[in-house]
Amino acid sequence: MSALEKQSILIVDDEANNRTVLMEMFKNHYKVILAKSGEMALELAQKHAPDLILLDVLMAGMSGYETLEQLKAKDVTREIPVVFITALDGSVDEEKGLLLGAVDYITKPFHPAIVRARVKNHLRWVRQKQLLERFAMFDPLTELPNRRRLDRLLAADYEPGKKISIAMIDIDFFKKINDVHGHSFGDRVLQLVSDVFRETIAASGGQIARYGGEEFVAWLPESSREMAEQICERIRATVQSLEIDHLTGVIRVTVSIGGATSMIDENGKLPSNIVDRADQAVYEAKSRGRNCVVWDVI
Ligand code: GH3
Ligand code: MG
Ligand code: MG
Repeated sequence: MSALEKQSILIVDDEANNRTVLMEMFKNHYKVILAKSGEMALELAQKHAPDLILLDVLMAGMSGYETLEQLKAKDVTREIPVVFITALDGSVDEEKGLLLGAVDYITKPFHPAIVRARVKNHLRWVRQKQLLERFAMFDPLTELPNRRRLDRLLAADYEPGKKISIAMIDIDFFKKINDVHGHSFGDRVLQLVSDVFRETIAASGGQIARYGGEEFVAWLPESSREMAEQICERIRATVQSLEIDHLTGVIRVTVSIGGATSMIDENGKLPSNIVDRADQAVYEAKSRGRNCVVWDVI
């Protein structure tokens, strides 16, 4: 999400009139998605991940309350704030809606200006939360996903039986680079090699995260061991060929890479030791003289 992108609202109401009224109120400022039932809302919420949902309570088929419960039951939709807009104006109904996790409860007939103001406030919070999440998941120096983001990727669910490869990349003699050329030069090296990683991995459909100091973890879904090794070899060779300018002349750096390939298990999980295996392999790469790729030595 870029900071300037239009935010999106999913409007759920089984009456066409109500949908039109609400759409007219918001279409100039937000991207509006319409659903005429709870079932349709669940589908569209999963597909589009809207920033806010305006949800009717009394609907043919699934009620708004049930729809909210279903939204809360799924990882991808759980965090989307839901505002009820309903003709049910009893305090018991309102309490029920709020206890189910709605962020707001607006009764019909409503004042358009007030609904607009409330929606604007909710969406401001959404934007701030998304920005914070972004900061929390990315490393500021290299702008790569960080360890926290990687841990999420490692814990996520995948299609059982598919192959996955993990590679650990470690810059060689990086402490010496810092000691000899200075810490800020070291930072620049981290940025330049990160650019190489990002470009090479993105072209292969994978991801790369900064794991810690000068260690990175590449994530190569659906790649055989041979393919993953080839990608890593390309990374190794490209880093070696970088000519990094420094006051004292051109500096070159190298990386050692260790990888492991596994099958996603029947529960859709990665083997828990896959990162350790990649770590062992990089250790072996170091002991073989560095600037090389070693695959799964266990
Ligand atoms: P090896 O070839 O065995 O990997 O040796 P190495 O010197 O690369 O490894 P070591 O783990 O001894 O040193 C890593 C260094 O990375 C030490 C630390 O100061 C430096 N480092 C970690 N994070 C940063 C950073 O953000 N910026 C800079 N400039 N240096 C960093
Ligand atoms: Mg190192
Ligand atoms: Mg290291």
